[in-house]
Amino acid sequence: MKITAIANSNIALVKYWGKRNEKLILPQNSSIGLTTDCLSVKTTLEFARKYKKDILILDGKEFKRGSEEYDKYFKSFLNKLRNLPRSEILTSAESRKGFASQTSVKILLRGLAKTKLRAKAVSQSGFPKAAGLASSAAGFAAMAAAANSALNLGLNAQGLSILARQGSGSACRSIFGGFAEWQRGKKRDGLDSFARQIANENYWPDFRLVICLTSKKEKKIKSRAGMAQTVKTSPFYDGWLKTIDDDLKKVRKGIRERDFSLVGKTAEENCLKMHALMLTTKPAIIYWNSGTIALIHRVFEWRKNGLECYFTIDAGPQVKILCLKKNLKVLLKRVKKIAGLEGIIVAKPGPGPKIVNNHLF
Ligand code: 2P0
Repeated sequence: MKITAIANSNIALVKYWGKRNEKLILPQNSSIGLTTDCLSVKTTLEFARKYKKDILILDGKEFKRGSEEYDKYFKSFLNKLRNLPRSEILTSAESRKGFASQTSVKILLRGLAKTKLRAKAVSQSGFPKAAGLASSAAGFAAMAAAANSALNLGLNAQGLSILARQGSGSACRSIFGGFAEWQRGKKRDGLDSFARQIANENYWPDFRLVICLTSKKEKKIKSRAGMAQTVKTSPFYDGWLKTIDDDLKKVRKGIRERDFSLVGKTAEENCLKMHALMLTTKPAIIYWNSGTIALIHRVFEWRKNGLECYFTIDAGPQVKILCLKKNLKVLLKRVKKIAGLEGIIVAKPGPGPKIVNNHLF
């Protein structure tokens, strides 16, 4: 069956930067993301006999064997779905009932689908890829949601989050609208490493992210390779892990109490700590450009002069400024005056993935 899903990127307020298990994509620490109402990816997925190989088309370009996108992301995700040992195949009675979440979650780890069929996936995003806008989060949230329907997997949100995580870690947070925490989990098999919603997209409608694009170029170091190098070489990594629980506690509390100052201040500090890890990785990872640094200074200055705003920056040069709706107009006026920006996107809390009817092929 051909299924199309739309999912939105999420921007982390407490960051994920480092894995403890690269194959299962299990993180070193828990993280919290805000799913946006824009930065969407739409994906149409079809499993069918007519496909002799898996086909991946992203934003009009076909990615083939030998490319990282195809081998390390797409194919690896499909294989996790498909490599189900015969003994694990569900009986039709079970699948008719729509299997219990625990069963589906267990089966997920060994590969899920009752099919050997090849797939075609066509995906379209309305924003620059691999530029620190969490395109893989939206992409794999959409892919997981489409696969769930296309293969009739019957996964609930938790199962879907575990599935999306195995495509790209941050994707597990995009399965939920609003604010979601990806719990690190403790189990070696990853069954307890999934996201949970803290507050849905309607809980704090005044929350805004002003995303300032300082460069639309694809980054040179992908997050996956960068974070692995950081875990191996940054002397600050233990310090990062020691302070994470406190950041998580503050951001959780800030969201629940709609305390913008607490969320903003903690998110900004957490972002700077993550970039300190990147800077101290060997060889150093520096995602910032001169526009990024200029914006950091402007945010400090605006805040000092009474306009409450904070920044966060991911694995790329874009600066995402956090503010409340009441300050948006003034902030935008100032941001628009900055020379050299390649784009400005205003985001607010948005929903989780949706299945839609208009297919891309
Ligand atoms: C985050 N980032 O928490 C952090 C902040 C980038 C900086 O999650 O290897 O694309 O596919 O699990 O999810 C980017 O990492 O990496 C990311 P994989 P992913 O949003």
